[in-house]
Amino acid sequence: MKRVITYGTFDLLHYGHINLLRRAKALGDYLVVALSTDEFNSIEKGKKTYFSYEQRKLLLESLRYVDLVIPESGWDQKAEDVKLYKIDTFVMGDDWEGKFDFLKEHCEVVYLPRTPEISTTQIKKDLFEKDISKK
Ligand code: C2G
Repeated sequence: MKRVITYGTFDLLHYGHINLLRRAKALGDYLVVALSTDEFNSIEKGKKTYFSYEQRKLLLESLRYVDLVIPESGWDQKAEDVKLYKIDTFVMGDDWEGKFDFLKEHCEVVYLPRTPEISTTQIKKDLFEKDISKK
């Protein structure tokens, strides 16, 4: 059983996230998603999410590609997670290219091409502009 892990906020779940999760799962048999907690997002990542951790967790757990969702509460838990969950492959989008190469001593590290033209930030911007143009 090949075990894969990936990390993220996954707010306003969109097809770019799904493309990442689908390809991550295809690299093994079991996919763990470490989901950024609300505190980690606001304090460390400077992100204000639309959906709470519990809502984002519910969405991820409903996906056929996802086998387990765990909390990501800090930048430094990855090596421990890889050991604890017996991870074979760590996967991230290539906007993180090289940033997690230190994990290569514990597992395979794979960076996958991001899906172009979609992001949570872009969705929020588009919705805001549509709303403004209606006024
Ligand atoms: N992603 C993607 N294509 C997009 C948008 C996102 O492939 N159009 C990928 C990102 O590269 C990331 C994952 O989807 O691998 C989750 O994206 P975010 O929720 O934006 O995650 P991020 O804020 O980058 O958090 O410790 C690592 C961090 O928690 C990563």
